[in-house]
Amino acid sequence: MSTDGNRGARTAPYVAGIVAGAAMLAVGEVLAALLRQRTGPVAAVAELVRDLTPAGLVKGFIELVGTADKPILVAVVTVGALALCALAGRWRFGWVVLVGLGVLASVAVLVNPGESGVGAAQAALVVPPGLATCVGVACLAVLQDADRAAARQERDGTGGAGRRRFLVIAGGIALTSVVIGAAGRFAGRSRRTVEAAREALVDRLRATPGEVPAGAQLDVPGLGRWQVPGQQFYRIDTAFAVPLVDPDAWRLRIHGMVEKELELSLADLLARPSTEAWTTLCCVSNPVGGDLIGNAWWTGVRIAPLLAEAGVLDGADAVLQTSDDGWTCGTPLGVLTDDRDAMLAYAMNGQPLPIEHGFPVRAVVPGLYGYVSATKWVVDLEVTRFDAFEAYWTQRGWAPEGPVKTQSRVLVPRNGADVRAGEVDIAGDAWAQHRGIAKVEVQVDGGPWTTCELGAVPSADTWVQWSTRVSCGPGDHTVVVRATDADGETQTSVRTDVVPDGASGWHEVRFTAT
Ligand SMILES: Nc1nc2c(c(=O)[nH]1)N[C@H]1C(S)=C(S)[C@@H](COP(=O)(O)O)O[C@H]1N2
Ligand SMILES: [Mo]
Repeated sequence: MSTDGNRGARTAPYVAGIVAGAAMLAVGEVLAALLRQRTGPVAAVAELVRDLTPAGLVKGFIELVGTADKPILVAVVTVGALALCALAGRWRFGWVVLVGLGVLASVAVLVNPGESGVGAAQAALVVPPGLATCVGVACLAVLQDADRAAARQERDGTGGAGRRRFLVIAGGIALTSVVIGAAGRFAGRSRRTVEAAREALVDRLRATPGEVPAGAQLDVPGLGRWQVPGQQFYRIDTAFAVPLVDPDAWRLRIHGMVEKELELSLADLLARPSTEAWTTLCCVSNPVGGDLIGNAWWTGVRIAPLLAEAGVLDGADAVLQTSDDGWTCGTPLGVLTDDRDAMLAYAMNGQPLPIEHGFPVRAVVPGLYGYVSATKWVVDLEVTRFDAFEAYWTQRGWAPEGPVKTQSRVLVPRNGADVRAGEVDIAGDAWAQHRGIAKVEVQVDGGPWTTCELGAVPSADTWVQWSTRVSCGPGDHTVVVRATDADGETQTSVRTDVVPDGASGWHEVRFTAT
């Protein structure tokens, strides 16, 4: 038996682990790139590591290495993962280590602030780490098996064929991983190209960042921000791979029941008078107390003058909007032609729209749920009639029209929280976009309704923060909230499901005072 063979036998388990780990990393990265996710699993873990590291340490590290901080972190995470995989190769149950890494990566992509979302978008996030783990575990099993067979032959002195077979398999997987990794870099480039085009637009948009109106933000810890940053804004869409739209090639067609069709480029849009407004967007699938809602400062071009220019024909009552990825929604013509700030937005909080939120242009219509109004990556507006089409969600059982229902939530205290007995802060928000909130009341432990203080808001199109203080003795308590809109309509206590036209009912929170 040659010493070579012995050395091969001793290092082979580590090689098996490293090669399986490399395959896992490569597959995760290429899938994330193909699904056009903002970051691959490795970068997501690197961001998680950074976020969990004490701020002072991060600052010191950045001062030390400057802009190389991200590549260094990514390299550290990669090497760390491969080192763990190398050790895993030695262990019979080494696949457990790979699964652990896969779970860590899944958690990292799910908590990634730029990748918020539910349903399809959220599920898509764990596809790369999930499939990558499967591939890694399979590769590890094959390699460990081949190594064991080779070791058996070496023990029996029956030649080196088994060892050669192990090396061929390991070499094959390693090579394939390199090719896949390179393909991942290539596939990721289209996202980076659009991201760069987006950056280049920052100065051309002349969008102001939006200054939170005095008194809108109430000073109650845990209440959350009245203006939600783009990275924290809820995300809902059906796009597994986020549409990547080149802003220079983008065109919007306005056609259908009009006197003359319009086709607009982004430059055309930017040359028009701009409008800026605070508008709260919310999702029809938001359950009572849910968080599929956000408020931002939008900059864009009002839709009403565009439709006037196109010349809407008699008999039209709807606009069928279509996005770059083919998603559709039907919006009542009236809300696009009245005096509200229904706009084609190109900036959110003063920045070009984040890719996930519709870059380069989306619709924002105060007063309607997103599924009937807020088309991201919008490319087509067809003036038509409701009886002539069925849009994406209408085909799936949701109501053709979706005006926002008056809603309110308790955000402080959180459900299940422990608070100090005595004077307890109760706070939250309420919304009835385009009607406005006139009153918010809370009821503690079934007692009388107390009217809350309301934050100041710039228009009827945003949510309103509210707060009050109630005295609570030791023990369990329940607080219920209800809002009344500016038309004098108090939100109904009748609980309904989100399908077909949005949840109704009062939000209730239980907490314990000690
Ligand atoms: N192209 C496209 N636009 C879309 C959707 C979609 O699936 N595709 N979803 C809509 C829904 S249901 C909502 S609630 C809002 C959410 O917008 P946001 O992701 O920016 O918060 O976008 C709307 N615009
Ligand atoms: Mo939605």
